[in-house]
Amino acid sequence: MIDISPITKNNNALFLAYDQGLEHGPSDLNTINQDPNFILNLAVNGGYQAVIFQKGIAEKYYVGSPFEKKIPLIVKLNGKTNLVVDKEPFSPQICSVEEAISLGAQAVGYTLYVGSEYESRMFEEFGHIEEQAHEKGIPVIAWIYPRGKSVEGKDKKDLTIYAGRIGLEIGADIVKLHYPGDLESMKKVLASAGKTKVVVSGGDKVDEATFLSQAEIVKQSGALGMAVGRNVWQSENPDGISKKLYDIFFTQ
Ligand code: FBP
Repeated sequence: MIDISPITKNNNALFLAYDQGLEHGPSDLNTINQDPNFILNLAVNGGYQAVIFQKGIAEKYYVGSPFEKKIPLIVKLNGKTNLVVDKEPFSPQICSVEEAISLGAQAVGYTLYVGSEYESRMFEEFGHIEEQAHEKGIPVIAWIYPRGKSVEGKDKKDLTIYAGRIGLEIGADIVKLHYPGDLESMKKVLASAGKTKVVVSGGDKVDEATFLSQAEIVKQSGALGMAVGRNVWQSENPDGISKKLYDIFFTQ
């Protein structure tokens, strides 16, 4: 099994995700959080185990900076914008494993939209990525988001449980999923994912209490942790909410 300890702490992990500028566009960002250096400082001060960037931000803000020694980097290898309104999403690979490693990545990430009519292309790309990353001894994180008309109307909890199993079967070391809604479903997701570790995404910004109670349940379920973006860096108090999140996962 691939060693995930460089991006975990005491069998838990909090990753600060920051690829939304590509995925959603500038409307997700404000005058403060649009600066990647703000995110890097937040990640270091908040005790996160890694930051998640696309290659351009990694190359311009992380490489050669003091942050290289302060916080591990996860490079997202594929991506897409929300400009194309397509019910059948495809997220192409835009960075190689080799390039990610040259930027200092300690792990790589890839999104698969299972259920999309392009699912097979994403499986194929992921297969190569997994092989190359494991050859170099670095973990692969699969964002597995069921999307497309074939999954429309299907039960979200069941789909998330299925997504966990897909992560295990395709060789992901960590699978990143949407929150399935409650503790019981979280436990089923973990059972389904087996030895593949589970992190939960933060999702759209919600009020702080709702977000933190979701985090409590994720922790209680025994999941590895969370890979969160907007609920932290869109908060009015990003340092404050980071501290609360850290306390849930590391000091309780
Ligand atoms: P958030 O915590 O902000 O939801 O980030 C998690 C994430 O997976 C990001 O890595 C990615 O940019 C975004 O969600 C994708 O969101 P969407 O569900 O709109 O595709």
